[in-house]
Amino acid sequence: MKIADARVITCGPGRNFVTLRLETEDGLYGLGDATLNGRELAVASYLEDHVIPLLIGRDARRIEDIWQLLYKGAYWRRGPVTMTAIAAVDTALWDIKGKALNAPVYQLLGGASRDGVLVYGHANGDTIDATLESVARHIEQGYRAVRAQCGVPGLSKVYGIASGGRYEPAAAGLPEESRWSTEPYLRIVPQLFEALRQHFSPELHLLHDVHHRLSPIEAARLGKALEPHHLFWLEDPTPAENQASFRLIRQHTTTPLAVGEVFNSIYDCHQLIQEQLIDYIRTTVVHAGGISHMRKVAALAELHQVRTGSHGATDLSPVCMAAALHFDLSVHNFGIQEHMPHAPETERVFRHAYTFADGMMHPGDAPGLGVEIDETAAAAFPYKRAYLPTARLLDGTMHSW
Ligand code: GCO
Ligand code: MG
Repeated sequence: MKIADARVITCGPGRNFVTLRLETEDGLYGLGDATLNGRELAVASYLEDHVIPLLIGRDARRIEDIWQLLYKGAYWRRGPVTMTAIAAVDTALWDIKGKALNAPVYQLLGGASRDGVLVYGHANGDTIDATLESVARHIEQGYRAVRAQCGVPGLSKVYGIASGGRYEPAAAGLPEESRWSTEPYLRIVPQLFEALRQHFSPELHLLHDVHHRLSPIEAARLGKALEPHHLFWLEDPTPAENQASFRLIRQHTTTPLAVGEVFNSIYDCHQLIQEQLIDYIRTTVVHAGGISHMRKVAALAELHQVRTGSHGATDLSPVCMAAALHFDLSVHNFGIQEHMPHAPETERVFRHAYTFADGMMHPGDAPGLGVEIDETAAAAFPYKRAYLPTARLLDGTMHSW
């Protein structure tokens, strides 16, 4: 079952996506998401110029061997561009294997460990009241777990707030610059969660994303302030390049912590996991080396009672979402999956077997991943360069967005 053809498809249906399509000599094909938000063409070039020439003629059934060839064989290891490219190949090969064996990918990963995949949606608003309304709408749609973000008094553009319409932070043109101030943020977030707990059932799972903007001691203060409101998790409380910095947060609070959407390998999170400094690991298929590498991360996490909670924002294409759902359904120590519905244009280009009902998702039982790309529809939405915003403190100092 030799790989006979490989192509990179870049398109912008609602937002930019990079997709790898591998085809075997028997005419089977598989898809892999290769989207790295704001740096898309670097991965497209890595695949086209460096990876695809290595794939042609190889046996598509040898997923692990091809993974190791692309990882060890490059000499240069890890990094988001490399690991996203490897992920795309790995995901496409799992898709092909499923189609070749006429089985959905989750069956190849050990079968279903649960009936469905618990997902959380994104509620947000400029004010606490607007956020309460947004949470109520999510509950009406069936969500049992909701992430809540609200505007911060005195700041005009804040991460996670849609300000009318769908939230999509990447924008065409040069990066938008926003301003950040920690104190008003630390004052409003506990007020938001107090209001949420007053208005909604204690059964509702509540989550919050700090988006890397606090120092460890500030994060500890926020975690402590949120303890009475029993969050499902507090996400990315501080940048995590320094894994040991989480010891400080952990010493001060029992609020569960989730980290990992910007990680790309097990080496970025092994200390966090082995020292039980976090409760949920948020690495995802597309940015952390594909399904094969994610299984290793989950296996390490299982030893230390850390559960998975994969990233699932709209910049992860439906191909990644499908792969994540097969992984989530099968892996024993699954916790929750992020779910941000894609734009209608995205849904026109990518057709998928996965479904949402009553706050749960299921990857479906189509062979492989269960996702198709309509290349004719994709051609109507060309790629346009876009960047994520940046953030500076009020005095102009560069900060984490
Ligand atoms: C999340 C993330 C996203 C990221 C985005 C960047 O928790 O969903 O933080 O909102 O900002 O995926 O590309
Ligand atoms: Mg996040």
